[in-house]
Amino acid sequence: MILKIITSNPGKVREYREALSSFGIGTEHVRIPYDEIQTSDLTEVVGNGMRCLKSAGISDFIIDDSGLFIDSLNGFPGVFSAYALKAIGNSGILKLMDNVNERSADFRCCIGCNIDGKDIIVLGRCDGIILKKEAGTEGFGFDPIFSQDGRRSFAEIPVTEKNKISHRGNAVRLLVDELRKIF
Ligand code: ITT
Repeated sequence: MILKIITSNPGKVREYREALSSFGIGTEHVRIPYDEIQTSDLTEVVGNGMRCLKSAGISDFIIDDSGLFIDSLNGFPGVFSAYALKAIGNSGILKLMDNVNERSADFRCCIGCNIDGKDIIVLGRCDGIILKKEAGTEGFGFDPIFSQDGRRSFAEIPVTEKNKISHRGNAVRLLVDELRKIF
């Protein structure tokens, strides 16, 4: 089985390639822009994106909408994660949390998969904290400021280890469970 990974984000591609290959699923990176509607629900963004791609005749693909939800910032940046990263970056997020002791946050990843004419949508989550300063050079996006174990950031662990605990890794495992019911 080969799935097209439709994303503009090479960091996601690396993680899907590693996670899916361990289940014997091949991947091909494809960049096709699709509409990402503004809503507070990651699954709605994914459902709408899947409809757009299917109506353009594209099949056998994965799309992914993800976000970092920080409790003390009322869930910000959440669905505005891509925008926040471009506008203020990790340093801007850390600045917003200067003197904030309550640092819990969670990463969420919604995967939409179309395969053999069927649609599957799954949501993976990873709870953790926002570190006080950036650490590490692995990964992408918010990885230098997020830690699942409270010690090492996601940017300080290799992709194989991140996939074992991350929102995306958890979503991939849910997806594989669903695929096994079909095939
Ligand atoms: P797409 O083309 O797949 O939409 P994107 O980078 O715009 O790529 P999202 O809107 O899903 O993706 O991501 C929101 C932001 O959250 C984006 O800036 C990502 O870099 C960041 N992000 C998503 N998953 C992440 C992860 O596992 N680690 C760190 N940052 C992540």
